[in-house]
Amino acid sequence: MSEERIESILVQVSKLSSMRPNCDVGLIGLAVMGQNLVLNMVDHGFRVAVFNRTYARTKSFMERCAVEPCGSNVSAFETLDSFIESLKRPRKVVMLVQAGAATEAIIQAVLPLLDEGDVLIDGGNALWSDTVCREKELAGKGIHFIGSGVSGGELGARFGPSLMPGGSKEAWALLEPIWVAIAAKVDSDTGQPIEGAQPGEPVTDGEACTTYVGADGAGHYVKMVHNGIEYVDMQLICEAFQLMKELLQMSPDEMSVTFRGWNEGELNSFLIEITADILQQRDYGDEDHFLVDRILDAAGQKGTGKWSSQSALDLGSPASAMAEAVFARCLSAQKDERVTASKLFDNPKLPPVTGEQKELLIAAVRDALYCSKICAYAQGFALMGEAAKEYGWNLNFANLAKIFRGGCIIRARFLQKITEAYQKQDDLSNLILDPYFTGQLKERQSGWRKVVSLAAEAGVSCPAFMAALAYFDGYRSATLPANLLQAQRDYFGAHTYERTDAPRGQSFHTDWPNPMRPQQKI
Ligand code: NBP
Repeated sequence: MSEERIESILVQVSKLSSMRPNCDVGLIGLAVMGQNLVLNMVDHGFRVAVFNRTYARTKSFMERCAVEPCGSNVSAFETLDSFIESLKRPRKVVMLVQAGAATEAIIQAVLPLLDEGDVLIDGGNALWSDTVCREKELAGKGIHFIGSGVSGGELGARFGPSLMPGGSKEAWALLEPIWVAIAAKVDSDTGQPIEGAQPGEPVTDGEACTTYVGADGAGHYVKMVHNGIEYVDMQLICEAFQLMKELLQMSPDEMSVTFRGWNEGELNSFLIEITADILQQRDYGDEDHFLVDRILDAAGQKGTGKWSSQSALDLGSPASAMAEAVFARCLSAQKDERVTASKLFDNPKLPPVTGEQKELLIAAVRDALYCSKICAYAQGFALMGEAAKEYGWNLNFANLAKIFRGGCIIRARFLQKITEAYQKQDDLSNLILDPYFTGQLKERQSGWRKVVSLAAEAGVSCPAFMAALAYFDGYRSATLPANLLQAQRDYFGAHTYERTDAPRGQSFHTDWPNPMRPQQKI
């Protein structure tokens, strides 16, 4: 379609639409996520108005719409005023722009154009505490504000993401029909994602991967922790890859077959599936080399893993595997220093592992991955539990696990087990205490320990496997050396300690340099 023709359609659509509000929902921000979410909404029968700061992007999106089924149900606007005027009341405006300054700029520009009862939805990765402030500020002006996590990347946005909305229940009631329609769907009996959506032919049956999460910033908080868990999930898979490469000298092809096999069992997940695909990919135009071997080992990050770990520190909720996953990315980025240091130290030499031993070690790596994953999720869900207490959110963990089963990056068969654990006991304090997970950890821990000790002996870095194991051992220990720690604190800082033979809460102090003096009860 020629540029002039698109221009004239845009002008006509704009004029027609400005006469009478006829759009069900508006979307601001036509980058990867915005474009795909619009087409998803259109597939589900919604008429969508779109606006983007840079009009050239709007025009190129309309070119895409021209070849998409139902693309004519999109109305594009060059000005915010006409965009807002095109929306049926109460208006629903979804923002999918960069978090931070861009989101704030859009809110300030849109706010004067909205009326009481309208709903503004931030689908970006905003910091949850910003969302708390925005919800409060906008509620004071009679405008509903929803901070909604949107997970699933480009394909998720197009064919069904996992959606985590937070805000008032009144606002959710207005957004719910759209969010339920466009969310990913899972089979209600098995919890397995229902795949196979095509442009113009959305999946409509099954359980929608969205639920009301909680008040103000709860949706964005849960999305942040989802991303923190995603960081660990990815890091654990990378550590399994590194161990098989270093300890077993397996080729990417061989590992691809192994991951594909794991994907048939309890480790079945989107991330394992794409890892199997990635590992078999040859470099374009050079079939003798694997692409993964030519990708620089320096990882990037956008901040949600860091925010989750910061929140874990703020709340005193141990999320060590998550923090290690963030630090592993930081360390990977120090490529030049690592290369320098690598020349100073030799790797310890271990005898090669072959034959039956190799098969046993691959199975042990699988068990280490599964056990570490259980601990990572235990840490993530415990963190959300602490946040719920601290910020007054009534989080339903069975429902959260349910909406992670499809659409999002961490979707996995394993989430059905988490759903069942919280359905059995909604106040479960830690997943490790659920009988299924206790059983799995008992059965598989020996392989996990073997892999971690072998990695230490061979000098292969696997920080998330190790952090998860240290957490597990700490969590299942009735006695930890914190008695000595409290004594040290009391020695140099008179910080006091509790005694094992006195009621909890009663504090004591010893004059350590003069141990013959009696202890003081504080
Ligand atoms: P980006 O995060 O790359 O944001 C690009 C959009 O932000 C464009 O529409 C751009 O407009 C707009 N924008 C910027 Br940048 N500064 C602006 C400003 N000052 N005023 C108005 N608009 C501004 O897009 P994305 O990758 O589609 O992600 C959108 C949101 O969804 C983000 O918050 C992201 O964190 C989140 N998210 C992304 C993914 C993913 O896989 N990409 C997954 C889940 C969530 P322009 O065209 O005029 O520059």
